[in-house]
Amino acid sequence: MTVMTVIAVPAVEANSVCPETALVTASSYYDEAFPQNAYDCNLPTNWNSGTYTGSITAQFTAPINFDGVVLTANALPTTDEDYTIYGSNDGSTWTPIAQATRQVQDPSTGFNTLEPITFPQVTYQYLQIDIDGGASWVSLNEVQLCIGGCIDYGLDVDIDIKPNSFPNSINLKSKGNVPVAILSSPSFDAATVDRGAVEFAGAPALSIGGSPEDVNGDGLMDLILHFSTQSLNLKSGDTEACLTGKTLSEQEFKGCDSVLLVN
Ligand SMILES: [Ca+2]
Ligand SMILES: [Ca+2]
Ligand SMILES: [Ca+2]
Repeated sequence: MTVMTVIAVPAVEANSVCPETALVTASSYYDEAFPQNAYDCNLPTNWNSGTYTGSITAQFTAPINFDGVVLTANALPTTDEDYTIYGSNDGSTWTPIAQATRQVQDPSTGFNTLEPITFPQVTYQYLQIDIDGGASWVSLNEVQLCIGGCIDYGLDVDIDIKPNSFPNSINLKSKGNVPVAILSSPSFDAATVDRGAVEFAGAPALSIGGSPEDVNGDGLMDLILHFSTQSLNLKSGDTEACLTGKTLSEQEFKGCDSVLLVN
């Protein structure tokens, strides 16, 4: 028996879901990178076509109304890939839905969830994605659908849960607080964060702390916010927690870090 660690797709898009599939097929696949790996709601598993172009087709258990597709992909080397998406209700007559090009990063950058491909709402039971992988073999970790709008958190920022401590152990029964540092970078100034708009694992920031501090010694001032442990929407088995927010100029951002939940 294989025990798999499931890393659910983070809620990069507030309304994205993993669709339930009856059958997933592909033009080809490499080794054990099976087509259904792109529809198992588990980031580490992927479909790889073993070729520079590929096509993956999913039959959902029922027709779905959706208005966007969110892909998590990887490429070696980093390359621009072209996606063409088709829908069908009988698995033989296909209607083009959307076309997009996205830059896909190499796996050293972690899981690479692409900017959503959005379109007016459609209803289909079958989804086909044709991919031209450019300089790389086609590899998809996960396909998600947006239902009721893709909400893009735009900018990725670095956060450090429990600054300068690792692993980031959290005891959900604790009545204390969890500090989370939002790290500045040359392109992001943590001082511009709208503290009232920040949520960490679904919890708002407490009104304590928040003075600027250089947590990682890179010379840029960071922001440490605190969150009530008991307000966190985390459950046993979660290995990652994310912080979302916006700046005072309304730029949305998001960052994730690992957690180790302990009793
Ligand atoms: Ca997967
Ligand atoms: Ca840490
Ligand atoms: Ca810093």
